[in-house]
Amino acid sequence: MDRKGIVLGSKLAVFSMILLWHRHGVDQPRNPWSDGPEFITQCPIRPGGNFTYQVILFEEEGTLWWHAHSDFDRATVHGAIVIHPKHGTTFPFNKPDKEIPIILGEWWNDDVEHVLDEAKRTGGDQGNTYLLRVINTGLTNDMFFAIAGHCLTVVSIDARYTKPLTVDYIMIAPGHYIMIAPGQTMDVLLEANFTLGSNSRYYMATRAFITLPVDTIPFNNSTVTAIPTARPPGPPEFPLLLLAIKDEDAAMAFVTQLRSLGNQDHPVHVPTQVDERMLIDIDVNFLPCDTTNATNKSCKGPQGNRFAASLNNVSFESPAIDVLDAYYYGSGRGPVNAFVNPTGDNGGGPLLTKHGTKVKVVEYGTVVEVVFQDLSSKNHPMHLHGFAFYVVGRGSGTFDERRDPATYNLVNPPFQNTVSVPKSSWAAIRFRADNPGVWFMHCHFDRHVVWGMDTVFIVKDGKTPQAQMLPRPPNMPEC
Ligand SMILES: [Cu+2]
Repeated sequence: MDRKGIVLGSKLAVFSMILLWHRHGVDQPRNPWSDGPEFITQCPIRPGGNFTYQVILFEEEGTLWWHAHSDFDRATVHGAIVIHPKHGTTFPFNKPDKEIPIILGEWWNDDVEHVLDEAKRTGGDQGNTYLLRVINTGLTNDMFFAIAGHCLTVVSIDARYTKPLTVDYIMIAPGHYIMIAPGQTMDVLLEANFTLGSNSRYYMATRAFITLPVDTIPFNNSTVTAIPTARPPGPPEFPLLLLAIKDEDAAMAFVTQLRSLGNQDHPVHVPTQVDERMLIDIDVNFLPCDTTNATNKSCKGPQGNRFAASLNNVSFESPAIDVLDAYYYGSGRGPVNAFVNPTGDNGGGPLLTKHGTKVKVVEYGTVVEVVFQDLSSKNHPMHLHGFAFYVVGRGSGTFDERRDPATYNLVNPPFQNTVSVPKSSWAAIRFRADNPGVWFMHCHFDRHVVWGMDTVFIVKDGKTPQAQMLPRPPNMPEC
């Protein structure tokens, strides 16, 4: 096993902020201590404090990113992690002439209004192939991305290689676009070999994909552009197609085309026997406003309620101490005696929900299948810490446990750490719970995180030392 350690100092904690770091998509074998989410695996780093995270890369190659995992801090506190092939190996595609990170972010005016406002300018030459490492750091939206006059070939998602998926420029839909969920990364090959019109300047453009009625949340749906080639002057060409902001069919068409690379160097190991099946309803709903609580007086939801979000009709409530410490100390490494409440109680999407700190405890090595069922009017990028998972199935409408498993792809499904669940659809994921620890699972829209669209997997220690959590570092921040 070839492991590489990176140490990120949390020097930014000297700012008057509470910051946490989380290396998105890094599996962190046996090491929940450096995973990052506040009150899940650690207490927040206080202003002036510091904590050194040990990032353990496992088999990732490609692009990941790190970001703060405290409130909305990750809107601006984030960056790319580029993982090249190991020494002596190479990309499973022709070596690109240049690699260019493209970080799609959001510009916020206040809590709910935002303007998409970032795409990086780069320069390029005709005939070269570029590897664009595209990251969606946004808090609230999936995005479409396209480059005028050019095909895009997706070769990796969440630092796992995919079968090259070329989106043909003469296609209208699906074509000329990729869709990235917040939290997701994609590596995309761009061959600068297409001449359109009389000049060689092309816009790359991105636009949000949002399925809510646009007037529900005031928001500027501008298309953001940058010019990737900087050769002769003249008006650049705009992409022939940039998808409509609510184009659900295009979103579904794109995500269903993704496949794992599945070659000798990068094999696919989809677990075929499932030990534990979970159906998790995803919903956006309300909690009653607690008028006795002074901090809660400004409940601005309908009928004096406040917005909430839930998994299986439970809106996650952050505990006062972090779940990992509660598990580590409260359990004596044996059965958990704090926060023991497996998720369950499928609610069917009532208007009002309940809140609680519910976690799911599984034995080491359990094969878990989760079917996410969207009951809300929005798509949700569901993200699991500690694991990558195979996205084995998808479908519109309501999941049918008798019929739909027959449609699963168990041969070469994509291997991801964030799965976009489009509005009114379901997505099935599988993973083997062979990483002992405490692992957050949540929607990657940050508004939904703070509204409670979260839960926690606790994977118990296995029998051998290699199947047990690493010891608790001595300098963990205190709550
Ligand atoms: Cu969500």
